[in-house]
Amino acid sequence: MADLTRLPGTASLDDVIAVIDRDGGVIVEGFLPPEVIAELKAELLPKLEACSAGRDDFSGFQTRRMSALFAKSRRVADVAIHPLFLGAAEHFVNRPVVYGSGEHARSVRPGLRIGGTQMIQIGPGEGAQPLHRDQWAMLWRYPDYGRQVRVQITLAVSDFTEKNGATQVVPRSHTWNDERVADPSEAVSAAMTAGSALLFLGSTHHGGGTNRTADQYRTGLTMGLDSAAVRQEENLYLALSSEVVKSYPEQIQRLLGWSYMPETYMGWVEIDGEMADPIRLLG
Ligand SMILES: O=C(O)CCC(=O)C(=O)O
Ligand SMILES: [Fe+2]
Repeated sequence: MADLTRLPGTASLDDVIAVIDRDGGVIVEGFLPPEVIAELKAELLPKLEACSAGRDDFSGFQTRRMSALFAKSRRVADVAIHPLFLGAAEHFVNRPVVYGSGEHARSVRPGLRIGGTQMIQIGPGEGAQPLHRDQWAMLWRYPDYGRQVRVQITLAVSDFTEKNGATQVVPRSHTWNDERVADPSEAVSAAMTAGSALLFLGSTHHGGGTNRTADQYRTGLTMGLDSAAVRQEENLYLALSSEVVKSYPEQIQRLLGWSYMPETYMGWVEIDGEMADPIRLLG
């Protein structure tokens, strides 16, 4: 299986899109500068230490997961609005869709929402996570549904190596039908240095890798940018207080779910007896 393509952090959005379109994923080297990674580590790693490991082979028996990251480090916003990540999500997910029929047919872009945030630390001795498509969380089928529902990022917070559990990705699996099973022999390792990131589609088969080291912890930060027409995988309304959401710029507030689609009213909240945009509740 051909390796994943690597592009520098200075690559154009068009180049990133072209590779994702062809392979289902791409590695962007130097996605965030070392200072930002250092801050993320300083703020998040001590809290992650307090998290316990998972309970099954999907969440990982030697793997710690921590969510609600926007409440824990402001630098997480740097990931969400990075032009290559947000730009790729705009391209693949926020595409016009026609709804309604006959004279009521309209075209609308669904908008984007952060589907979830998680720090994932794969510890020594962890086995491989089953290969999967993240869009299965939304019971989404692609290519059947004809559109992508998610662009996902895994930012390497530590170095990712073939030995320490780098994410396994099946290149070009994003176009497969849902009946086709991904075999581990078809996967390649998203080996990358801290600060680099793997961008991939909700339809791309992938999974956490086996950690064959005795003492290395592989730490990644994941986030999905999803269609705003589906439910967020992480319940961010419950995970983040309105005070936390309020402390971010409006662009982030909307991405966190405090927004609606005026054309279809999707996501409204009642304010003064009207179906209104929830952003108004934040003042
Ligand atoms: O941490 C990883 O490398 C992948 C984890 C993953 O794909 C998941 O939990 O859905
Ligand atoms: Fe996944």
